[in-house]
Parts: sequence; C-alpha cells; structure tokens
Amino acid sequence: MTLHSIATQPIEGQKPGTSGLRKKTRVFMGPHYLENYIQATWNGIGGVQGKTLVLGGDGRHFNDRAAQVVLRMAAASGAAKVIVGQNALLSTPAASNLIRQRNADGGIILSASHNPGGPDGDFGVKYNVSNGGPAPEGVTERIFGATKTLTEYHIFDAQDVDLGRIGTTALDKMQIEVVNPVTDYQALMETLFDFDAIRALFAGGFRISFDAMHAITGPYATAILEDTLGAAPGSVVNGIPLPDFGQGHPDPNPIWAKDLMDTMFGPDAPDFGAASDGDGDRNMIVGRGIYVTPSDSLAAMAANATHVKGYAGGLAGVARSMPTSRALDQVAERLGIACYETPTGWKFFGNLLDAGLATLCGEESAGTGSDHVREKDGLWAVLFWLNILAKRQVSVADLMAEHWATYGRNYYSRHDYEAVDSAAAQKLVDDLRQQLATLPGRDFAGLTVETADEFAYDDPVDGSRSEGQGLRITLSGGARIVLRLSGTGTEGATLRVYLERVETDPTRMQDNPQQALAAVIAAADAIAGIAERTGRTAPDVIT
Ligand code: VG1
Ligand code: CO
Repeated sequence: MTLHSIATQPIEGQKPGTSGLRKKTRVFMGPHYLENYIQATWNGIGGVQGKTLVLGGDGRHFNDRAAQVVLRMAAASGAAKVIVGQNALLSTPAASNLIRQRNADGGIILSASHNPGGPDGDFGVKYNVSNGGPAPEGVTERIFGATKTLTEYHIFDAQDVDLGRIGTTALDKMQIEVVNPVTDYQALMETLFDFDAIRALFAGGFRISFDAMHAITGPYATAILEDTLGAAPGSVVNGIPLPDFGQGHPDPNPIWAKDLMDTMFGPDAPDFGAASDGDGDRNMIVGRGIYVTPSDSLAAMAANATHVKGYAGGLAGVARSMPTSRALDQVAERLGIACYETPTGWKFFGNLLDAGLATLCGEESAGTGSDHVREKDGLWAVLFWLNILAKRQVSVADLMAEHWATYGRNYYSRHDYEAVDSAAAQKLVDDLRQQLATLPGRDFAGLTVETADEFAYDDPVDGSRSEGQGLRITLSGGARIVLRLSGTGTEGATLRVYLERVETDPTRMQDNPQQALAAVIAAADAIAGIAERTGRTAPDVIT
C-alpha cells in the first residue's frame, strides 16, 4: 500500500448547491473529478487528521467505487476512523443519526437524492457536519473556495476494502467499522413512535403500500414496516435498491410515483400510501383517494403531534422553508408557538433545531423532519402519520377534512420549468427583481399585489445573513407567488414557481388545486412573463 500525492488542477464548477455537489454521473467518473472534490472538502473543513467520519450513500451507480475512493483519501489524510454502512449504503437520515450517535466529526453521503441515477443519470456528494446536518453555507463556501486553489490530492493505492462484511478492519492506520445501515436508525424510531399502537393498527387489517422506488429506503421500510410492525408482506413495493433505481425517477410526487397514485385512487385501495426518494429523506403521503400535499402534511403533523409518543409533550416551535405553504403558520398560531421561515434547503433548519427553537420542520418538496436528526426523514414522516392514525382511528381523508375545516385550506402547487436556457431563466428572475418595487397596488388576473420582495434570511441563532433566496409576491385573498431557480439540477436552469391561495369558506372547498389556483397561475404568468420568456406553454412538472 503506497501513499500518493497526485498533482491536479482546479476543476471549474465544483460549487455545492442546495444540497451538496450534483453533476452527471459521467462527470463525476471523469479524471480527478471526485478526488478533487473530496480533497477540497478535507481542505475546506480544516483537514480530517484524527477525525471520525461517517460514510454511506443511496446505492446509485458509482456509489460503490466512490466509497472506496473516499476511504483511501480519508486514510491518506490521517482520519482516525470511518463508520460505513454495509456495502456503502446509508439513507441520508440514517447517516445523520449515525454522526450524532457516534459523536463523529462529520460525514460524506454519496447521493444526488431525488435526481435519477445510472451512468447517464446524476451523482452527488454531500458533506454533513458534526451535528448531523448538511454543511451550513459558511462551510460549503470554504469547500468551494478550496476547489479553486487545489494543486494536489492525497490517496492510498490499496485493494478495495470489503464493505460487505459487518465488523472492523483497517486501511493503514485508519479504522473502518462496517455497520448494518438499518439497526441504529430503527432503534431511534422505536424511541419516537408507539410501535405497539401501529402494530395493533396493522393487526386490525389496516393496509399500506409503501413505494421505495428502488431506492435506499427499501431495506429500512421492509425491516420496520413489514418485519417489525407486521404490515402484510408485499406492503413495501420496489424495495430492492438498484443502481439506476429501475430506470425510474426517485422523486416521490404524484408524477414520478404515479403507480402508487393509481393504487391509492383505484378500486380496493389500501388505507395508506407513501413513497420516499433516492436517499430516503423525502416522503409522500397519500390516503385512500386523497393526495396530501407536503405542505398540508407538515401542518397536519404539527396539529396532531401530541398524539405521537415522542412528541406528546408538545412542540417548542416549528419551521418551514419560505416557499412552503403557510398552512403550518395557522397551526402554530393556534398552538401559540413560533413558526420560523427559512430559505430552501435543510441546512437552514440546523441552528433552530440545535437551539431548541423548533421541533418540527418541513419543505414543500416533500421533506419533513424533526429534532431527532438534522436531516429531513422520509420513513420517520410515514411512522409519524401511522402513529397519529393508530391513535386517532380516523382515515387520512377525514383527518384532512377536519384539518381544513379548522384551519382553512391552503391550495398549493409548484410548477417546474426544467432544463430552461440558463441565461433566459436568469434574465426572467433579474427582470422581475427590478420590477418588484413597482408591483404593489397593481392588478393581475383580477388579483391585487399587496407586497413584493426578495427573501433574505437572518439566522436568529448565529446572526448570519443569506440573501437572494427567492422572489415572493403576496396578493389579495391570501394568495402568494414565489419564484426561484433550483440549486439541485444538472442541466440548464430549473425555474420553480410556487403558487398558493387560502380558502376559509367550507362551502367553497374543491378538489382540484389547479382550478382553485387558476387566477394565481394566470397572475404569475402576467407578472413574470413565464410562457414568453421560457418558450414553454406549460410546466414540465406540476406537483
Ligand atoms: C430541492 C428542493 C428543496 C430540497 C432540496 C434537496 O432544491 O426544492 O426543498 O431541500 O431539493 O432535497 P432546489 O434548489 O432544487 O429547489 V434532496 O431530497 O434532493 O437532498
Ligand atoms: Co433526498
């Protein structure tokens, strides 16, 4: 085994986005690409000498090769120990948990999350810090800075480490502990949820369909839902993780999890349906004949939290990303607790959770989580819902009807325009930014603009400021439009348009959010000129 210091040059564009660095898999597999980024990560965090790291990934193509590189580079830079999920697999929330449980200094998660995988798909690397959460902006900026000045990286030339066998081995002086990816995570879930109540629910004939989308949650869901809680065999579908996710798009929404939607809206539908994403941090909740938007799910979870074992004492506060609907705010107001509004991306929740200011957090993109880890957590959200349903003995549809009758209904939809010409998308946002001050008081599609600004976040814990976090426009009748560019895409730009309107009159509730939001959708186009500037007549994905 030899230690090599390899001369290299900075590679352009290694800038971490909303959640780590994401590129086409072939780009990551190119010469020095991964090695440069890993060395820049070590350099950006002040080295890994003597440190303990956690390592795992969502099993996508190149996960196994990349894990070996990370191990050889951690050993070359003097790390004391790496705790690795068996076969280099760990869901993102399980990695977060391991970092916390083992007091590790940080962790590497090999994943491009909800982006498709495979040789022609996407790959990614996330770095999490010692609280278990995604690296905050200050850290990602230092990593990006290090990518721009890199001259060499250090790596051992060694045989592959056998990551299939649980137990402890070594690479030079570095200890490697291979662990079962599910064990610690399941133990945590057992402390948070009333497993007996959920077991009784299943024993009483309650049926569930959990679509793991051939991604990382399969083994977790099978172990917990079927083997431990007694859900009928076959409740977990697409439960075997595959390097290309079975050619699917592991993003749990009604478009990409269409099979689950068909099951839940079809004849003899199960009582409850759910899905999770590539790395297991997102969740989608569906009842028999009813899709629950992530924003509504977050609000309903907050409203019913005291029915859940680990949250019976109530919530200290709640938080949502800015584009997430304001349904949560209604619940917080009734509960008399604070509701924080943060920029998109889980890294902004970390300080609130660490400081005990928020217990529950969520994003409209199907991410929900709590202070149990420092990531969003897909299976956790499913167990949270099951615990509520087991205790309250109501259907998903009845629970949501009751929720809307109590708090009003925030109709919500996100329209994504994908792979748009980057310059055109940037110009759309820039021009709208220039126009913001002139909008209040003007009418668009029958709605009057009340306020218009660009969101900036002042972190109440460390005082840091994050600017340029999305354009938001509020309109008459509790309507709101938010526009921002995605920070996770790998092709051109993705324009996200978030649309919301509140209905408090129970006689006017309707099932089709696109209809309920028709005026808001028209106003968004009139204000931003979306169709004209993107050259698209309709969004690529509507969730
Ligand atoms: C998207 C979502 C955001 C989420 C992020 C990472 O970011 O909108 O809410 O936190 O993905 O999720 P963007 O910048 O593309 O809008 V995951 O599950 O892909 O790590
Ligand atoms: Co994810």
